[in-house]
Amino acid sequence: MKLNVVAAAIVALSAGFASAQTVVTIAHVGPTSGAIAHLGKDNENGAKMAVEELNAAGVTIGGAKVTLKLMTEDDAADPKQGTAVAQKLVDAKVVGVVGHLNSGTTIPASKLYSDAGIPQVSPSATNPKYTRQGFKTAFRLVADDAQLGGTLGRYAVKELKGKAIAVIDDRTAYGQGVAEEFSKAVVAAGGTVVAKEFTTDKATDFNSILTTIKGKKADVVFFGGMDAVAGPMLRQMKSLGINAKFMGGDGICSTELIKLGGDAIADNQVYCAEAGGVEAGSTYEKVQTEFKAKFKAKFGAEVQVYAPYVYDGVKLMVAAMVKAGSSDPAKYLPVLAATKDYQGVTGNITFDEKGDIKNGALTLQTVRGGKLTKLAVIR
Ligand code: ABU
Repeated sequence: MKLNVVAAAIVALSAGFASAQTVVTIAHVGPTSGAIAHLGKDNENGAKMAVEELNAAGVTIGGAKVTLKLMTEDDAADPKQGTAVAQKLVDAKVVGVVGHLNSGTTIPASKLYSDAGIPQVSPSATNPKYTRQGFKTAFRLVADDAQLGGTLGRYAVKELKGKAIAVIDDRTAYGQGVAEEFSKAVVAAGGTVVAKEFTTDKATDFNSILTTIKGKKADVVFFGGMDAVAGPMLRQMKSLGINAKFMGGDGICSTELIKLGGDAIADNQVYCAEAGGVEAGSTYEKVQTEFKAKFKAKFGAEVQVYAPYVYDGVKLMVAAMVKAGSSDPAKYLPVLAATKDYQGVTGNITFDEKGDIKNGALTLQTVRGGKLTKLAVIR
């Protein structure tokens, strides 16, 4: 049994004789407590679903039947807790990590995984830095903030015809990064940023910054941050009589935003982009629809945003172990890095030399009739 493989012998009595089965432990990390626990639990459920399906189908690695075990940890979307939990997973010698959810936790944790040689697949961290540190263990299944912010910035100017654009961010690695990319794209497209304000990922009162923005007569407000902050912000915009369009990246593109924003969200007021997507009418669209129905039947909840990406992350990682004939990270890491045309529920997955998804997509969406409505898939 390899040192860096978490393995235990399960003695199974069957037909009068005992057989040993290896347990291979992979981990999921996300914020399952705090303001975005709904997103963390959504992700964790994606991982649980993948592991259950794999175990039900049976997994053989290097000629031995294995049982997959999922170790789940909560990083509370907090960078310090993120590294503490990452160290716990390194000490536990897990063979791979799917997570973290936030860029602010994913980036510092990635150094620990890299030092320990443990492959990490993030299903949702979009700050470009994650895969630009030269770590061979870091992989990302979604488009990054340069693509997200750039596309949304151009859309604000060219399609929404924004004349006075205000930008707010939550000072996190994600929020600040996507807001900067958005602002750059607005200016490059000939638009004007009339205000740059900031808040935090825990704030609930936005009256002061929204009053400033109202004074600048903003017709588009972009928020770099998550749905838990965007929902109350939209309500306060309504009570201040701000009728601007509201935009954000994948962090606000969730079913929870609609619940949190409630009747403060008018049809065609909110625009956001999931950092992935599949073309309408494609086979992948059918596969994704089936996945979402299966997920809802199993967990009694709609997919928020990222659960399908976590599901793919787990299955992709295990597929690499099967192909390598080993769950030893040193042996399956090169196979994972060479992933080409893996057919997941989120689409076709091929990694580039940095560990980023090649030809990543964005799904531009708006809210109509209380539902996220797809407008376009952009590559
Ligand atoms: N991509 C949005 C949420 C996760 C992050 O912090 O990047």
